[in-house]
Amino acid sequence: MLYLAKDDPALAELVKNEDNRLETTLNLIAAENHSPQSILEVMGSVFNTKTIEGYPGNRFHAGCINADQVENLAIERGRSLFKAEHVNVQPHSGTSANLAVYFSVLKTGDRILSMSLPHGGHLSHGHSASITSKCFDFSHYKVNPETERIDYDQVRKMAHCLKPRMIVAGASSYPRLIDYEKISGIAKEVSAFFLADMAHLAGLVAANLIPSPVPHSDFVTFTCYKTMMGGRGGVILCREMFGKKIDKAVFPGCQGTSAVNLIAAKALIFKLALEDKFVRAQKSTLANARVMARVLMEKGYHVISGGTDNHQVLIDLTGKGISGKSAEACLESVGIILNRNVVPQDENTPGKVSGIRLGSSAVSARGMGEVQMQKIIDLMDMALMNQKKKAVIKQVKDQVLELCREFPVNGSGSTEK
Ligand code: DSN
Repeated sequence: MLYLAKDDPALAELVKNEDNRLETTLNLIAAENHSPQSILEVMGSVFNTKTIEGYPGNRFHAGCINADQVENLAIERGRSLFKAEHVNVQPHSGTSANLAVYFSVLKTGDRILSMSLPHGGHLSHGHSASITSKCFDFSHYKVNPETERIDYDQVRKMAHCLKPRMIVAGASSYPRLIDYEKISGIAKEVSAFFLADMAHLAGLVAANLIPSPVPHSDFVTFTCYKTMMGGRGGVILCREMFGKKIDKAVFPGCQGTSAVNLIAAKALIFKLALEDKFVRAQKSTLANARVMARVLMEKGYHVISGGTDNHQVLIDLTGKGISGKSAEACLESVGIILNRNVVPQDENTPGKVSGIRLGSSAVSARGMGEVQMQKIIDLMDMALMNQKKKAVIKQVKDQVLELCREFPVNGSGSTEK
């Protein structure tokens, strides 16, 4: 950051502060991860300069000789890693990727069936606040109130009744595996396209630790900065027969120029995902989430669906008399960073919500294991149950800091500087 410090000391200070914040807090945000330093390098590289429109070999600006190779590398590596027929690496984000999928084969106003946001779905799956709901006619399936898992019978009934043109499977807060084969079968029964959004799960799928939606889906979208450990941005995988439509829907349909520096980061993480270090981090992510869920349940917390199959643990705090918002704030004050989250059947106000979501990716990337997960949940519980006791809060804060020092982000191997 030598040049930044000269050009803008205030901003350089903020970068330093953010580095320090990451080092001195425990990151349990399920939508974040620590990336290898080489990812940060390539995202800050001269590829930031290049404007590209179109696709490799068919651009609208000169000087794409290296950018073309970068994009081809990302496409080839993505295709091979996820065993996909066609890959588009240009989406700026997961939402951009989903929008492009909708617009590739649907007409404005067409019906889409997807998961309800309070039950785990994502904004871009037709939430009323998202542009997706202004363009398409969404209906939403929910989880079963008893099992808190997707009710596939309800999905089938809704699909047959509503005859959607597309069904979406995928979630941003759903701790269980999704039966892609089953939902794909339902989509076939009603002649709907099938989109699987694996934004949260791509790293676990890349490491072959959970089932891939690719063989069952017409389209798969994901982002690279969650379990995937890469940089920012989205990716679309699809069957070859939809390749041209997808490419046209991304550019010029939904985007102009894409970010070559981010495409380069995608190429890099698709390479690193084949290495033992990446697979080890993903294995530990899965194991650590299970430990967190178990310990929370032992302490009497309502863990949604009674556990986890992925990197997420979702807790309904209603029984503890704490709102998600106050839990988030209390935990941030002791250095445990996570987000409040709406939960199925949430009766709290949208601002406060009743739950919190924990993710195990970033702490796993730091090298933490079962012992540390137990400790983190102990500390979390101590803080939440003693919010007004200053001495206890201070003690928790000190222990969080101690744990952070023992497992530096810097020394984790994922982010050597
Ligand atoms: N989809 C949002 C989340 O899961 O938190 C951001 O990636």
